[in-house]
Amino acid sequence: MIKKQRGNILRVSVIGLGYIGLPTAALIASENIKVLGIDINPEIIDTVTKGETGIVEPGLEKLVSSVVQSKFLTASMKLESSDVFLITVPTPITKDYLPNINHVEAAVESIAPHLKIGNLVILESTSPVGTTEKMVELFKKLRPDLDFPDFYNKSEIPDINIVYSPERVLPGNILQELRANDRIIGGVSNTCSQEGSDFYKRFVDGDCLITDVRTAELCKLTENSFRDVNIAFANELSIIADENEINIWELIKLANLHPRVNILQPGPGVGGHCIAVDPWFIVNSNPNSSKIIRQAREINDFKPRFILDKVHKLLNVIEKPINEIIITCLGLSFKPNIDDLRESPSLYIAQELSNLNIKKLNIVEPNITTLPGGFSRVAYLNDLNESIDSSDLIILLVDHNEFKTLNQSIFEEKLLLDTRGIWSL
Ligand code: SAJ
Repeated sequence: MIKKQRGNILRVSVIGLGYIGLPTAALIASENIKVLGIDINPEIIDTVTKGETGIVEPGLEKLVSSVVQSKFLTASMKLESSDVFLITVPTPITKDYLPNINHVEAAVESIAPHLKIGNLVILESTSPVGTTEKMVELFKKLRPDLDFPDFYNKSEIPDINIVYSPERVLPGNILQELRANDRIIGGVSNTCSQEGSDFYKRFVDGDCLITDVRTAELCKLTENSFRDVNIAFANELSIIADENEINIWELIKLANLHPRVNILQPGPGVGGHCIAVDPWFIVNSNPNSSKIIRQAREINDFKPRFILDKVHKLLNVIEKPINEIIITCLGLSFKPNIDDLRESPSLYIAQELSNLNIKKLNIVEPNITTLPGGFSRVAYLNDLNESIDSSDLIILLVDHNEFKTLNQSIFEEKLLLDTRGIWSL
């Protein structure tokens, strides 16, 4: 027996207005659905209320400005009652690589007083297997008056529908992928999945694929671990090639001509808040069975130190005292054409270089306007041409479009370390 009437969704609350929450909130609002964006950071609320974003993401500023103007998107630090609650908060790891789901628990605590029969609560944050069921347990404690779904009773029709549906969008292409990508819908019970699927179908053009909640959680971790393992293979190969004085970019290009080989690209390491983090959730929950996944993380984490070691060797061939040497780092973000510095191996490498007793460290990063903390006083955010002219050593860390299109003649006579292979073939 259905305990609630399914009606039109009138109001959606998105909790956490970061790199995923804000684009998602704006996209839903663009479907003329009233969206309330919630964040604990007052600066984010001010920015969004002005119709701005503070995030470099193609098309986002325009979309946010338009949905704020049409009043379909509003932002606040205070939650209100809603039909759907979408949780898009960070799920970081601790220094010991343990998952930290404090923000998810805090979101549950803030939603609980506002819950009404028929509500749908969706967790989108990448989470260890079992997190959504922990959410259910917390809701049960906070709202004993309501009936919540049970993983072991799939046919139950609860008062509150609870779903895990991981975000799978690529930074730099978020708005397009939010609509186009297939969506995994893991309901705690069958009606939860159906409600979740009906909700996403309002703005997703891809398929909404229904599964159980644990499979949905592990699927997200699997996707990012798969990519991490494949990048680790390329990074390990780059170290082997270096030891044999072989051009890794040519090697991969040739190997990839085999019809069943498709090796990814090595780089200075793996960054971002996803691929460098999520595999640890699997390692943490299944430590004895996740050998390749752990090893891949360790290889990718080692790569920045390998690059630093190469820099030290190059500094030794420059015929100048170390305190007269000028180095330029091209790029700081964790991948090309974005401003996101989270877990960026390039940022780590540049910060380490600023601790050397050199004359100057030029940083050329077209997507930011001020240097973040963690640099010594030898580091300056600088103009590209001036930096290259004055440098003894140039290190390409991020393959931004601005660098890819450079005329290589400007590097003549310069010592160059190309960690992304854009000028090395
Ligand atoms: N990288 C390499 N070599 C490569 C590809 C990537 O070194 O051949 C490095 C990048 O430079 C970067 C890191 O890996 O430092 C991650 O970049 P990415 O483009 O592979 O992935 P993200 O972190 O931007 O987004 C990933 C995506 N997951 C997969 O492709 C499986 C995205 O779909 C997810 O939604 C996102 O993680 C997330 O939020 O989880």
